[in-house]
Amino acid sequence: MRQLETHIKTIARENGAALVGLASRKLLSDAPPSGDPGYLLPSAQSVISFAIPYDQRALGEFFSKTNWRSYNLDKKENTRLLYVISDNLVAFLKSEGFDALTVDINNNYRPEPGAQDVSEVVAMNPDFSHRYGAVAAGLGRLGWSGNVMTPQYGSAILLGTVLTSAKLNSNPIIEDNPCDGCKMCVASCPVEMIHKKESVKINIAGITEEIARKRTNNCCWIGCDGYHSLSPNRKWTNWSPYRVDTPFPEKDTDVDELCTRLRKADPDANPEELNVYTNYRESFFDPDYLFFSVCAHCANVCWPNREDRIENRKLLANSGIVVLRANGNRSVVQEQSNIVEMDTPFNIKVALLRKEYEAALRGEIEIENDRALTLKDRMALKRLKQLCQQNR
Ligand code: B12
Ligand code: SF4
Ligand code: SF4
Repeated sequence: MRQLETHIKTIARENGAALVGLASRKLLSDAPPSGDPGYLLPSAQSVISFAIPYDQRALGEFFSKTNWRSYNLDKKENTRLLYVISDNLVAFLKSEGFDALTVDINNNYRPEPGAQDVSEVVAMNPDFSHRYGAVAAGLGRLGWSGNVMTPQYGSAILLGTVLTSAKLNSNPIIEDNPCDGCKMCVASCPVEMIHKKESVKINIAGITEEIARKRTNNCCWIGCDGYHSLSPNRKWTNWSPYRVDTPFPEKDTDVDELCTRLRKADPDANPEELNVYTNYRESFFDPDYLFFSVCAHCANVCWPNREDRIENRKLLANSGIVVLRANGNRSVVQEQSNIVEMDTPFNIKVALLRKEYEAALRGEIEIENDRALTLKDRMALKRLKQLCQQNR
């Protein structure tokens, strides 16, 4: 291998990448528009793709709802590392006289006609797709869920990309797609985003990937951002205590409208504050920013061995239902009958422990709204506190 390629891979690995691969711009010429590196860097000739896997123990605790924090800290740390890898690669390539650019790790959407800001997005076409880059660079293949699945770590990875004007030799594409069609990704989604049978085809780097047909992106946004957490059988949730009325509207355009309404009312997505929508990079480097992802199940249950995927899905199905507690915490109950749904000021319902809600109606409970983790939690508990004070 040429010295430049070796050097690039060494920098990526030394800074924390578990997988790294290279692809020429030409290889991506058959991909959908978000596979075009020239959109961000007109002089681009190559793509450097790298991945960091999640800690499987943290994921197990997240699925079984014994601990939400370790996975979120892991994601925060891994995301920062991806930026560090990218920045070091860019600095090295520039020092060698090439153009180079970091593709932001997430939430980097191309402008959309009809969407004034992030609260109105529908298509969410990225300025460059890390997934397409990763397939072309031989890191993995698209699994049924649409996530990149690697032979070594499954889909439970985060991806980063650097674009450069350097002409680099491509790595071979992975010939056998590691996805075996177990559909545990489908069964792990609380909002039924991923179709069990119907598929769409995508060309990348001379191969045709067949992935699930999905509902509108905003269906996932409602689930993944925690506006709706309850599974269709009402027996388990992701790590959010919030819900909307189900079933969701049949028409995708109605789901889009619903999601826009929810985003605009969400105090944690305030366009005036630092958050993952206003500045992804900065929020991950800010030690005080609470990053609290509640889902990503479809990617993270997907480990290389089928038995592990089935086990992960079982952990989820038996993990119970998340409620917001009067002491500001989120905790888990098993029975829907122990839960009361209360309206919130931001257009969604919150699940509370029935006995705490009834104690509030009698004015007999201390409500520690200021100790809650997110603004939504604080505002929801403030409403419960007002109810409690009226009844004292
Ligand atoms: C937009 C986006 C979302 C949107 C839309 C998802 C999507 N399918 O595109 C939403 C909010 C729903 C989302 C959800 C999730 N995401 Co996301 N997301 C992205 C983002 C910014 C781009 C995704 C992308 O490449 N889409 C294009 C393709 C791959 O999507 P597709 O639906 O399969 O493509 C179809 C159409 O969109 C169309 N098309 C594609 N490109 C274009 C461009 C144009 C101009 C047009 C007209 C059409 C078109 O062609 C395809 C065939 O129909 C990337 C970051 C990045 N810059 O790459 C992260 C990223 C893909 N997300 C990621 C993850 C992990 C998730 C979640 C698990 C949530 C989470 N908390 O992490 C879920 C998974 C949902 C799922 N099953 O897909 C990871 C994926 C890791 C992996 N192993 O693959 C990424 C790479 C972030 C990262 N840095 O690691 N995500
Ligand atoms: S969970 Fe199963 S079906 Fe889904 S992407 Fe992974 S291997 Fe494929
Ligand atoms: S991230 Fe969660 S809500 Fe979104 S598609 Fe995956 S499992 Fe469903």
